[in-house]
Amino acid sequence: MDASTESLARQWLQAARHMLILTGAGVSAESGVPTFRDALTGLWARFNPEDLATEAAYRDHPGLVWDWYEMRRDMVRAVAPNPAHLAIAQWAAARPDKVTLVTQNVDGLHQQAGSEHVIELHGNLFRNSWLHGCGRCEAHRSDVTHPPSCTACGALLRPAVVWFGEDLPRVALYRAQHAAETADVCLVVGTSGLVYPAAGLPGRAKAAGARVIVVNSQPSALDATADAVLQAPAGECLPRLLAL
Ligand code: BJW
Repeated sequence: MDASTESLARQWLQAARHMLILTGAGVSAESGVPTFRDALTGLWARFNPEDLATEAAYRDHPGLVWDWYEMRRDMVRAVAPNPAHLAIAQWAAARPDKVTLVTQNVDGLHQQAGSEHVIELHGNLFRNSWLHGCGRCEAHRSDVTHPPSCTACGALLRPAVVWFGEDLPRVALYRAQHAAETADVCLVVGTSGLVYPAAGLPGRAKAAGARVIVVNSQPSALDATADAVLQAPAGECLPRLLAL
């Protein structure tokens, strides 16, 4: 990585009055959480995650998709935040009200690292909701079925994450878009930049005048939008970039 690009990016970050940090699966990679588009191992290597993360897949293969999420929950329970999560949490704690942290991740590792007010665009792996439930599902929950279901209406319990074709949580998306429009620096970490509307946030920030910094171990779809591209693992780069 070019040391002068990193030094320039650091100057922008230090001078920022308001900063948007957008993270994706790459920020958790060094904790041991596979990125969304990495090949999974074992049984799951046969499935494309993009094909499993839809309501249609859940309706067609509820047990399989539920087990995929249970496997991922177990995996995330066994890992810890890495230096990238910690650097972000410490940077934001030292700058109250100047940083908005928006994540596409559902693993909760930013919060575990100490980040507060994290905007979760795609939900959270450790919460469930009812798929088109009757409103009384929790009182009629049966764990005999796999996945759990409502004995009153037959609805299935589902992970409270956002699948393809589903709307993002309205308030979270509004707050993220507002942060993009008011930021003077947008730091993008570990996302392929392929999934919208999250991938549109750096462009929105740039259009409103922000400098965009991309940290990614590989080229990403957002490199063309960036004013600085730091091609490096987040766990190595962020502790330097965000050193207090
Ligand atoms: C490292 C690293 C290290 C590795 N250090 N870096 C506009 C244009 C085109 C399509 C659309 C559009 N608007 C909407 C769409 C449709 C769709 C979409 O975007 N499709 C595209 C695939 C084309 N979007 C939606 O459906 C969204 N809903 C929506 O827009 O509603 C309105 C609507 C309704 C109906 C029709 C149309 C519109 C919902 C999107 C929901 C995304 N959900 C998922 C699953 C969440 C649950 C779960 O986890 O199971 O969210 S998909 C998956 O992708 C997950 C992620 O959050 C998301 C983004 O992935 P991310 O984080 O970028 O990970 P990767 O794996 O792609 O990349 C990792 C990166 O890290 C790589 O670049 C590595 O190099 C890097 N890396 N190690 C630094 N150590």
